[in-house]
Amino acid sequence: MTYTYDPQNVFARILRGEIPCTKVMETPHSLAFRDIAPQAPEHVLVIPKGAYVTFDHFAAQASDAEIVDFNRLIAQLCGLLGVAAPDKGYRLVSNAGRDGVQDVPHLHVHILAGKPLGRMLP
Ligand code: DGP
Repeated sequence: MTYTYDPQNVFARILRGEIPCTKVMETPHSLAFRDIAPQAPEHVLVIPKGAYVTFDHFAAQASDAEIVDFNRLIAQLCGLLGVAAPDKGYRLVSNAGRDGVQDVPHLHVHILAGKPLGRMLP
């Protein structure tokens, strides 16, 4: 599989400091910031700093250090935001490609929490 990364996408520009963001947490390989159009009381986006388009691109080509860093950051954020399961809870979403309706072509995981989110699948 060949992946083509657009270095002008908005999250690449945030990583380069060309566009501001409300940073929540940063690690050597990843960045977390608030979504500009929150869909829940807590809506944080977590992105790798590397140039990966989708989750499958990341899983295929990122180093183990990047993958561990990214996943640990997501888990740490659930604690930091005070929404860890089972007491409260959260939803992780990563839209990919056309059918996944991915608007920004840089891998991101949405952390949604802070209210009952409703059932997504029947
Ligand atoms: P997706 O459809 O999964 O690619 O969603 C992209 C998300 O990115 C969407 O929830 C809105 C958010 N977003 C788009 N542009 C910006 C921006 O400039 N700053 C921030 N913080 N979020 C953005």
